[in-house]
Amino acid sequence: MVFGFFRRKKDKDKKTGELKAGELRKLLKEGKYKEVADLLKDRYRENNEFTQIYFEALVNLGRREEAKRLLQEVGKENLPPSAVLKLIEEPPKKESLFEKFKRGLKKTRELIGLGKFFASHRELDEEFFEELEELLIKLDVGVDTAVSLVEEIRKKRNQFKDINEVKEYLKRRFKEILSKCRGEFKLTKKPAVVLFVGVNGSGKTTTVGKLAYKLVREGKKVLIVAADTFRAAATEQLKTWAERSGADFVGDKEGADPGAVLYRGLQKAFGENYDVVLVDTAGRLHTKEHLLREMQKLVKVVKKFDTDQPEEVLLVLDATIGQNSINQAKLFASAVDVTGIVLTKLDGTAKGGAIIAICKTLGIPVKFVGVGEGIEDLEPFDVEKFVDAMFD
Ligand SMILES: Nc1nc2c(ncn2[C@@H]2O[C@H](COP(=O)(O)OP(=O)(O)O)[C@@H](O)[C@H]2O)c(=O)[nH]1
Ligand SMILES: [Mg+2]
Repeated sequence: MVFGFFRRKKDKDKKTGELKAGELRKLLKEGKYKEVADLLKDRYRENNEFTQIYFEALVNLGRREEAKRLLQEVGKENLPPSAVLKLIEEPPKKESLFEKFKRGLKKTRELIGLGKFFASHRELDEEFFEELEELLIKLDVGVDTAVSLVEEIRKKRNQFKDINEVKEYLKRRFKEILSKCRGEFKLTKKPAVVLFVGVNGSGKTTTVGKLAYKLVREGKKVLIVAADTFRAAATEQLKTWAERSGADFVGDKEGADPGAVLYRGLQKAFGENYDVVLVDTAGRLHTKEHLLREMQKLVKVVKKFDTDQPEEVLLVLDATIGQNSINQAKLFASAVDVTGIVLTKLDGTAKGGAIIAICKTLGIPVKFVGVGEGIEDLEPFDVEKFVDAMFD
């Protein structure tokens, strides 16, 4: 009997344990693809629904090869058409790094517009020099730098054939200044421990998520540790990023000792063959001194596992506050060895030039820039492309 068959099958599904298709679908909806894939890893063949859900999770995680094998095995008529389409369509055309910087610098370019400025001037007259100086100050490159750059150009005015040569000269000078802050994010240790520090709201948690996504896509085994236990929401937010990026996660409840959470995370990372550990930290504690002491404690915990680590201590700075971030940087650098800067929210500011001031004053390599809230909106800092995009 047909009915009998279905009923028996249903009973059997119930017996397969606590896994319910409805709940798995809910997780899918919440974007928790990694969790779903892990849950179904050994069980996706148990029934058609599990197979479909597993397939959807794989596609969304970008695990294309596994998804393709499954597609071949069960046939596309047995899988959700939208996910099949998503898999077989070519991945969307990637934005080039230059395009991405251009988008990130949209506000800087539109509101201040070095490109526009040079296009709208013809004469190297006094008005030109004054306006250029004003523009550079608005761009937040720093008053001293603005004044001295304009002075340089003024002195050389007879050497320039036209405005375009001035533009090229300024571009070259920007690149020279920024070359001091060229720095590659290169992980040599395994696991490599990366600590993220910076004040609240600078973009630490978001950056951890974006970087995890990048590294997972490079095939790395990534662990995220929530050492910001100051607010419960912080751990939850980070956990969601771990899910989205496909990284594993270690965290604890609000108020837990951050050092203890980190210790637990590092035990897992060093014991289970991870490539990278990304550690999110608190941006605000009861006092400034308390915060800095806490950062030093975290570094000590890392050294218990490897005296040569952390491999990177990345200071996350919010570009929208422009040069004001310099004092924050000095504060953190006074307590821990900052190895690199991540400049976030470049897309939300007209002060894109602050990177010049930050670099000139601090001389710390800029490793990444954040150009949006999306998971792919983090890019390695490329001096050439960055300056070109600024003047475009
Ligand atoms: N537009 C934009 N927003 C960002 C960027 N990075 C972070 N944010 C936003 O900044 C806010 C604070 O980020 P969060 O990661 O929670 O900062 P944290 O307190 O340092 O962990 C969030 O609303 C993020 O979405 C970026 O590159 N561009
Ligand atoms: Mg945070």
